Amino acid sequence: KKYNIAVAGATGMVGRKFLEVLAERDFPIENLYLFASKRSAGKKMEYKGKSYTVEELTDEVFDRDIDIALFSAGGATSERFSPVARDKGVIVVDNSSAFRMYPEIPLVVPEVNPEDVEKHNGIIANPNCSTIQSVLPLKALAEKFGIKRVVYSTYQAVSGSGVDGIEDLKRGLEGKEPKNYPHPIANNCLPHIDVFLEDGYTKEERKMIDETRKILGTPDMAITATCVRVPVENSHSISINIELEKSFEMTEIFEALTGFDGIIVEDDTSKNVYPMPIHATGKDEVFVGRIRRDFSRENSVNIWCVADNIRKGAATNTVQIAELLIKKGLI
Ligand code: 2RA
Repeated sequence: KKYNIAVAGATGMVGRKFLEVLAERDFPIENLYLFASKRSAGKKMEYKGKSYTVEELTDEVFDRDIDIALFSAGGATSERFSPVARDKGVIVVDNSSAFRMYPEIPLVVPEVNPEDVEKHNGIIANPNCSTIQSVLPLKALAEKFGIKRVVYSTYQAVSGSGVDGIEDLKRGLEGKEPKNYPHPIANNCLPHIDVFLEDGYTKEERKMIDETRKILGTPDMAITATCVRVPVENSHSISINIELEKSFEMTEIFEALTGFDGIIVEDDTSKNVYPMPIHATGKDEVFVGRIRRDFSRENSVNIWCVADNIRKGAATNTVQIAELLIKKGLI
């Protein structure tokens, strides 16, 4: 069977990656429709050697026979159009943060909580990139040892801010002032991703905390986060300190991580082998290394995980959710 697929936000960084990943994975597409803002309508894009004209996203486009709509067009556009699409029988997989914390809307990483996709009511949310890459190793350890507490420290690439972030890194390297970040990002770190909240955390840190609890089904898990923008073009790196419920041998930790679908363990300090953004970019796996006991706290470990934030962190995970819908006969 083949499906009619719509891509909303087709001309953006993630939108373009959707097309790349759909083609790579040979997703069964009957008809493909590309939508974007009025400003982008009329642009031509290629998919599998065929040219497509981007159309303006309107309510009416969902009157067509569309099975699945992949959204990566920002929160406001998702809030405005996802319910319209859903009400017309389209299943929406939304990469924005608009619906992630609605109790009735599944927030899904296929390797971690695939069963949650079954309770969808027409909208499924794709988690934040930094959350997606973190919950694979966390799930691998939670299954066997239970998790008591998580401390996230992130080193996030500028591509997380889209073309604006890449532009500011480039401008910084040329000695020019930033246009989008509040301070220069070149040769600098900004402990400021998204906006600051009343409690001193940023929205990015709040997302990681809330989304991790929802995906792992552990609403009371002790968890905190510090999210930092670093002068790296692509792929996020995250240091995760994890306090487990049970005691363990380090060999068990390695086995749990190595055996988890979607994780590649890269860890051999004798050969300076550890995950790095320059190696993760272009791939869909989550790379885990620097796996070591935290001697300062009982039953605790430190790990380092790196993943391509535009692929596994956004486009690939979204496409994998669409594949899961087909596999489970939900479409
Ligand atoms: C960032 N995770 O890195 C956020 C949104 N993509 O900016």
